[in-house]
Amino acid sequence: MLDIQKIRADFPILSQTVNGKPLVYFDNGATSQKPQIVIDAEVKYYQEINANIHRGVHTLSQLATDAYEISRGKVKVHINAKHAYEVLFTSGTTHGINLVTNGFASILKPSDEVIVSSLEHHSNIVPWQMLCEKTGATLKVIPMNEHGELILEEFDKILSEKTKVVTVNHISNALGIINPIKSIIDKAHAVGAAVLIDGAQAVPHLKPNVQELDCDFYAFSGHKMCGPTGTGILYGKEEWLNKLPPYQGGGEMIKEVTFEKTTYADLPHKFEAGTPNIAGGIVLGTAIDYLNNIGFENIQQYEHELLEYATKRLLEIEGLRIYGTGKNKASVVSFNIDGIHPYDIGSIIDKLGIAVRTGHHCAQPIMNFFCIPGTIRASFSFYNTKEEIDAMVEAVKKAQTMLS
Ligand code: 7TS
Repeated sequence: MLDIQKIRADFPILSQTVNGKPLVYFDNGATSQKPQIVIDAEVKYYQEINANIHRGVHTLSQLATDAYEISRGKVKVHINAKHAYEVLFTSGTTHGINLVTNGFASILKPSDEVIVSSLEHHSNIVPWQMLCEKTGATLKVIPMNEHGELILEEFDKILSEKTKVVTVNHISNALGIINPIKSIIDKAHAVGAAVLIDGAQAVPHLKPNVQELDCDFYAFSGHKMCGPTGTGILYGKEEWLNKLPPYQGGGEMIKEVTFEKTTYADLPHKFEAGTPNIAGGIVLGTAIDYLNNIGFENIQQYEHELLEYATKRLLEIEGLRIYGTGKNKASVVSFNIDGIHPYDIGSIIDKLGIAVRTGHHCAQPIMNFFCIPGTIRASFSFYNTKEEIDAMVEAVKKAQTMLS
């Protein structure tokens, strides 16, 4: 059992009022709030060991380098990567995905195919489209059903020897559906395709095991898992990271530079050009420690209770429809009310202190599938409560009355 009030006390922002009302923060899918221990660790870095990494022999540079590499090691253990050098620091999921698509530009041929799913965030669609435009390869899409679940029989039909990459998110940001990624990875590998998993929405809720999944790449953002913004991780299997060319050229990613030829550094530095977000990378390790102390099993169990409670309470509202009704879901409820634009509900409940996201959630193909402009999305974290859900339900009812 989690002591939610004790956990809430770790997050200073949660005791704020917004528009004169206690803040109810249900926009965790966009970014999570940060516990004091994470905020303190960021400050402590700048107060005590700020220096550039991997370059100075001086003590501070060594301390900063050690702290950065210790954090990489924590991530390695957290996601069960085989080697720490398979863990690349990035600025977020978007950066990680673009690093991979950039690399595939020198691998794909016009006869090749890339498969994405219909549940993707734009950041796992557009880079692959750009890659296909550049290489002449064809983009194919795994369709979904009315519940927001991917149709695996259709995936089987589009998967072939031509498929070179398959990419899918672990959990959909717009609907909260948890995808059957293990089965997708195994099927893709059977035809020799590489697989990238977009884990942006998964890492706040679960601990991915990249060796067990056997994915080739797993990208995620630190800011959605209690870490600082501008941090992220791209896990890549050693074989693939060695095969892909560097993403950016610059300092730190080289072995030797002459005007005739430059040779590249070994992993992971080959993909880490320039001065990174050193403080952020270090503090991401603090955030991971914090989450592990709470325990992902506890988090999942509690968030599932919140999901069930919110679903039941919201469905009491007349004319309310939930999108993403598949069985396997994370703590996200996306909904609309008959005849009312999601933006209008979002704006009114904001005045009542309730923070939700409204709109297409950077997943326009999903909205097109349901023929809607967007949804109201409440995404819950382990620090949210049933009382907050009650407050949201009352606020939505009030907005409905005002708008009908
Ligand atoms: N992939 C998924 C599944 C996401 O949900 C997001 C961000 C990204 C990729 C991009 O992550 P970034 O950290 O690089 O920006 N999703 C959301 C969201 O649902 N609301 O705001 C951002």
